[in-house]
Amino acid sequence: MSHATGAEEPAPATAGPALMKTVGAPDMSQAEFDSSKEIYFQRCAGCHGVLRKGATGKPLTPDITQSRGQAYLEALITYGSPAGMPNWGTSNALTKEQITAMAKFIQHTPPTPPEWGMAETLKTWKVLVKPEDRPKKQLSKLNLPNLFSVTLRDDGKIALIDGDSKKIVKLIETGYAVHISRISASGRYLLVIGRDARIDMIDLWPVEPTKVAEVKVGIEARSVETSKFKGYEDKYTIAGSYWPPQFTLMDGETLEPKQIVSTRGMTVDKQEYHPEPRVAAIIASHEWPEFIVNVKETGKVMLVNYQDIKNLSITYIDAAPFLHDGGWDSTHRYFMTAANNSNKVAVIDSRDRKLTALVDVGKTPHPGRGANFEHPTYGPVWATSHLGDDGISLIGTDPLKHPQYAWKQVASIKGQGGGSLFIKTHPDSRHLYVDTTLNPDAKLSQSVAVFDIDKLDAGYTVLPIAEYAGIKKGAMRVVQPEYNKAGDEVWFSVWSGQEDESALVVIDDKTLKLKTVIKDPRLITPTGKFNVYNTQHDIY
Ligand code: DHE
Repeated sequence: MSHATGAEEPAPATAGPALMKTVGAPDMSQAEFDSSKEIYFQRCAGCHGVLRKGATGKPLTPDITQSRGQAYLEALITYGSPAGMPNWGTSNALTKEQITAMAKFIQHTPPTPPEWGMAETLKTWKVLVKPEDRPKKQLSKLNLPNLFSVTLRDDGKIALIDGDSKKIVKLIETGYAVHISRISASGRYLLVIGRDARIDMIDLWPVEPTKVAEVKVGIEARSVETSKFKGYEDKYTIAGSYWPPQFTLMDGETLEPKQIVSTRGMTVDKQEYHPEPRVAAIIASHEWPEFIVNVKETGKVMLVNYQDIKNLSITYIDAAPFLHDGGWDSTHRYFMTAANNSNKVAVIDSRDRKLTALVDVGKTPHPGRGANFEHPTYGPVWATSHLGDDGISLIGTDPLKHPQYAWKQVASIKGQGGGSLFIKTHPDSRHLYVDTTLNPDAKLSQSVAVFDIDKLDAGYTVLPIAEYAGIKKGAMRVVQPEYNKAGDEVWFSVWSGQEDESALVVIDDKTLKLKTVIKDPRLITPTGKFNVYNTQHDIY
C-alpha cells in the first residue's frame, strides 16, 4: 500500500541500491525510506502531521530533528515519554531496525502526499445497495439500541456485538486502521471511518447488518458525522480529512460526494498561513442545520450550514490551537472541545453560534466526548482527563442556576497518571471511569481508575482490567470505557498487538465487579466501542 508519494528523489544511482539524501540527515536506502514512510503514515502522522509541523505531538521538521541527533531520536521512539509519546520499542510495536530507520527518516525532508479532489473521490464511490432496494422496516431480530460497534483497529474491520448476549453478530470489512463509528439520527445507519479516509455505511435494518455504500474522501482521515437537526435526519453525512486538509459533504443515504471544502488558511493566534490544518472532531448541531467542525492547526471552529450545500454558508469561530476531540454538555447546547496544545477547553454555544469561553485546564486535555454529571456542589459539570498530567478537570456547565461556576474549571481531581485518553459516565450511573492507556507504566496502562461521583475527594478505586481478561502477554492497554444502553455496565477494550490475544472486559457498574470477558480469536486489536443508542443520542 502506498499512501504518501515521495517528494524526495533518490540520488542518481551509480552502483548499488539508490540512496535517499537530505542535507544534514543520515543517508538511507530507498527501501528503508519507503517502509519508514509507510510506518510514519500509520503510526506517527496522526499526532505529528503529514508535513510534520506538529499538533498533539511535537513538530518533527528536519531543522529540529537533525539538531536532536540519531541516538536521541531512537531512544525517544523506543521508550516514549510521560507526555503521551508511546513507547514503540519497549511495547514491541516497532523493531529495533524499524526504529533506527524511523529516526533517520524524520531527519529527511517530509514527502508531500498528493491532493484528493472530486474526481478522485467519485472514483471510489460505490452504492452497494440502492436506497429503493433497502428494507422499509427493521427485519433483523437484533436489539439495535444495545448493539456495539467495536473498532478492530489493525484488522481493518469492525465487530458488531450484541450488548445483551455479548455474542459477535457479524464482522464487517472497513477501511485501514479503522478509527471511529457514528450512528445516523434515525439509528438505522452506522458510519465507520478508517485512517485511510474510507467510509463504510452499514444498514442495520436488513436480516443481517449489510454494507450499503462506500467512499474514500482523502488519504488520511479521523472523523465522520451525520445530520441530526429536525427535518434533516439521515440527510447528509460529513467526513473530515487529515490529508488533504478538507471536509466532504455527502448524501446521507448513498454517500454521494456533493461538496469538498478546504480548511487551509490562517491560524487563530499569529494569523499565519498553515498548509495542513486537519479536520479533527465533527459534531452535528441540534440547534441549527449545521455541522460543527474542529480545524486542528488553525484553532478555528467552522459552523457549516447544510441547508443549501450549493451556496454553502460557513461561520468561523476563533478558538485556540490545536483543536482535537470533544462532546456536548448535558443539555446538548454547548460543544466542549479540547484545544490540546493550549491546555484549554473551548466552549462553543451552538444556539447563539459563538465562542462562550476558553477554559484553562491541565496539560493536553483529551476528553473523547467527555463526561457529564451532577456535582454535589457545582451542579452540572463536564469533565476531561489529560494526556499530559494526572488531573481530571471539572468545568461548570450551567449558566442559569449555577452562574458562578459556569465555564470555569471548578475542580481538578487527581487520577492515576498522565496518558489518559478517555473518561466516561452515564446519566444513570454515579461512577466516573478514567483510563490511562498511554501511560508508560504498564500497571497504569492496564487498569482504570473509578471515582464515586458523590465522594470525588475520597480518591479512586483501581480496577485491574487487563488482569481480569486473563491474557498472558502483549501490551494489554486498557482503553475507552463505554456504557451499555441501560447505563448499568461498562465495557473496556484490552488492546494488544495484532499477533496477540486481546479481549473486551465488561464491568457491573453498581458493584464494580467483573461481569463478563469477551474473547474470540476474531477480536484483533479492539479499541473504540460505540453503543448504538448512546452514540445516536449523544449520551455520555
Ligand atoms: Fe482517535 C476519536 C484523532 C489515535 C481511538 N480520534 C478521535 C477524534 C479524533 C481523533 C479527531 C474525534 C472524532 C470525532 O469525534 O469526530 N486519534 C486521533 C489522532 O490524531 C490520534 C491521536 C493519532 C493517530 O495516529 O490517529 C488518534 N485514537 C487514536 C488511537 O491510537 C486510539 C486510542 C485507538 C484506535 O483505534 O486508533 C484512538 N479516537 C479513538 C476513539 C475515538 C477517537 C475510540 C472516539 C471516542 C469517543 O468516545 O467518541
